[in-house]
Amino acid sequence: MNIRLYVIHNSHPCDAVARALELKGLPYRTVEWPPLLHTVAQTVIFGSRTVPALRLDEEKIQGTTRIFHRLDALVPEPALFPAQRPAVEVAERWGNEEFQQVARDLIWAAAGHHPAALVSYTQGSRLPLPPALVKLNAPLIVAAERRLQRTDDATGRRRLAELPGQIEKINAWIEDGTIGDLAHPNAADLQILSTVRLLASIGDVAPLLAASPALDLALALFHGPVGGSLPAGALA
Ligand SMILES: N[C@@H](CCC(=O)N[C@@H](CS)C(=O)NCC(=O)O)C(=O)O
Repeated sequence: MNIRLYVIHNSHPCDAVARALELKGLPYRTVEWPPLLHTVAQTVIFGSRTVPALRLDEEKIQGTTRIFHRLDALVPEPALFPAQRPAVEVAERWGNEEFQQVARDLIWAAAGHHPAALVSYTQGSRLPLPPALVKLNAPLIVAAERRLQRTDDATGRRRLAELPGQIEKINAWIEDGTIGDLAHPNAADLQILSTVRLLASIGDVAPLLAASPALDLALALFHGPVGGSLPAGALA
């Protein structure tokens, strides 16, 4: 079977699906789009703007949750949605529908104050992106992303204030075993811990995560931190 994963670099849901494919032992090729342009390419190929998306031969699947379910149908073990564990489905849905966006809002709010930091997030990209060109275009990219994600300084500050409550929720799921068993990672682990890992690259957020077991779990599940960082102080 010919498997292609469509991504943008450092997208947390894309990292979650890449890790799911690894866990399933499925070899795949990655198609990396330039950020923002991906919305057009994805719409043409898959019908709506977002990554991740997957092609299994001619079959097209878009969106993390649908991809996780399709991978479970294709390769049942290890199960991303284990039978008789509705708590995993609840946590995964929250990770997809609520927590993912927290990272986007915070990244782009903070990047508004440090556009040149975008260069650091291109580490490991498959695209030939000259750092000087990224730096030159960074203010425009950041402004466009802030518009696309409808985020600004006020949203960033609100998201930062809400984060301790969300970290408590995640800690409780680790405590009750819904997530955090890295011998058997499930869809909620992938969904939530990929967001935690990206959040840890934001200087104003990292101290909030330092005391949570979620950060170590995220770094272990995804083989280390994301390449890239934003200085602290932007959201203070
Ligand atoms: N929650 C969905 C959405 C994914 C999503 O929003 N991906 C971002 C990149 S991290 C994107 O492609 N955004 C483009 C847009 O919002 O137009 C999923 O898990 O698949």
